[in-house]
Amino acid sequence: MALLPIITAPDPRLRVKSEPVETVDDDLRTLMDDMLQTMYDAPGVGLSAIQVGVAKRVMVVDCADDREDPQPIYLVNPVIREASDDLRAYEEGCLSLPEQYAEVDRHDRITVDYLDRDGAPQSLEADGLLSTCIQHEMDHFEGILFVDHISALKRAMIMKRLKKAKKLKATG
Ligand code: GNR
Ligand code: NI
Repeated sequence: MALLPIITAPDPRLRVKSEPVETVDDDLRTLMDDMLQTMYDAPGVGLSAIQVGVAKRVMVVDCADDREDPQPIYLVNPVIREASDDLRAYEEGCLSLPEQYAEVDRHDRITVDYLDRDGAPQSLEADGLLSTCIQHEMDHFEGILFVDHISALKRAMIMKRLKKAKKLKATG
């Protein structure tokens, strides 16, 4: 297993649209295992392949409580089949926008069809943080970041802070 570098904004690679996976093979399983390890190390509750530079519709999530056993879920080519009309606001962060947070409205409950780590078709119902997280990861597939859902003013402030952080990192 390997830790993969996480791309941080602003970076045009985060705006690339991800393509469906054709076959779930050992190479893809290696990528997903590395993504999971990278996510736990960060730490985060979700990670999309584009955040490590791979434009495929693949995500890993684990929204288990700290006190519970890990509950990793690997989702390949996920599709939201059903979404509740009612929305819910959640304070979101993103490993690609380090230390930035904002409230985003998303569907409260969703039903998702996807392929699992073995390439077998699965379906899950999610609410709470898991629902929010899967919708956040699916946005990454479209090159969308959580700041795209907030006001232009808040977004500009966050992007300014991220540019500044990158500059500081580059100059040391
Ligand atoms: O670790 C993460 N936490 C989080 C919190 C609220 C809503 C969404 C997320 S996803 C984020 C990890 C990440 O950037 N995934 O793309
Ligand atoms: Ni994210």
